[in-house]
Amino acid sequence: MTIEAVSRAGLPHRRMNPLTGEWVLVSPQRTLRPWQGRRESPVAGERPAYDPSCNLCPRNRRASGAVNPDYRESYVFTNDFPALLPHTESSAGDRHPLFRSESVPGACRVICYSPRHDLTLAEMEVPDIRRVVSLWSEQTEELGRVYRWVQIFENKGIIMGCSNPHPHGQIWAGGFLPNEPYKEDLRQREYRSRRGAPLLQDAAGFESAQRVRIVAENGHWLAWVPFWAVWPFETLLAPREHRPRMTDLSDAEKDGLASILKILLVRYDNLFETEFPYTMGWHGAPTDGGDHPHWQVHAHFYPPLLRSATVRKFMVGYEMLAEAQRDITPEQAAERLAGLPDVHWRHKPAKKHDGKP
Ligand code: H2U
Ligand code: ZN
Repeated sequence: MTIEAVSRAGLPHRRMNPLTGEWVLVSPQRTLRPWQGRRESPVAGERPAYDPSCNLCPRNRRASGAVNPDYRESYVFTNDFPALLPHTESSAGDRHPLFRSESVPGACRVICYSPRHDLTLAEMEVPDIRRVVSLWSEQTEELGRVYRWVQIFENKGIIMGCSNPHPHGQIWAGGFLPNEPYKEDLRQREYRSRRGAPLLQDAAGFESAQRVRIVAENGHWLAWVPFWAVWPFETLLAPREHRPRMTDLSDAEKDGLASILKILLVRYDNLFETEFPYTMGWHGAPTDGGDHPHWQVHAHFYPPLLRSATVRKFMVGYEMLAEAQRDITPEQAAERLAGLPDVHWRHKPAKKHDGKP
């Protein structure tokens, strides 16, 4: 039996993530199990376009006492509570293999995507999303001149620990390669030296040909549920051409990125008619001066929701102690996402009444 047939028959199997070398257990036969556990609250209530008590709205005072300018597009500022600091004392180095540590310099910034308190990226207009794309690229360039790894990310939704509904993301840059990109660097390097092409460009090529896990696509970009996805509706977003870093994208590719982000995020919101929570972030070649042709820039979207706006997946038990596990197959997840409308549920035309109560 092929693995596709095993999967279609709803039988348990494992798949490997070639970017990290980690396996995931897929158990499609479990999708019907009952759920009597915790339920998240569905969509947050409607928000005002401006909230006088929000730390991130234009003209408002932040927690540090600093006042935001009257910004009209997107706005970046240095995090008032940064996890990394530009200047640290250098440490004495390794003393014993059991107690290794190192001091690290870095910088943390916050990006307010829009002055509007009530919008998310999914509901912003494409030209405004395009400005966020430019900002991501400019920040990568600027911080990449100083730091080895620039991590752009967004925690969206209370369920992901996001502290404020105002649409925003973060950037943490540091003089070290963190765990996840470290694994991806190793694996992509290995793949390219064996097979001669960048791992993720090959992956996108296969997805484009097989057409069973694609969620959205345009001339420049492909968004798909990876074969090895762990989170129920996890996606990968990558350019079709070989581009190691965000800063290697052409203007046309950046335009294409803004429009595919709009489609992907609207579909996410439409899945459970909610403001779909996730952690998302960008990975690209380390900014250490090297070329790194094995790298392909890409975004990971890790949404926690499983079967409704209120039921989330927990990574506990077997996942914490053995390995990640999922129920719905990546192919089923992709099919559901790809079939959703491109118009945001908040803007869909009101249903016509047929006269009956
Ligand atoms: P979340 O993306 O997890 O919501 O975090 C928002 C960041 O914004 C958080 O790192 C920063 C917090 O330190 N922040 C400020 O720098 N100033 C503020 O006034 C509010 C939040
Ligand atoms: Zn606000």
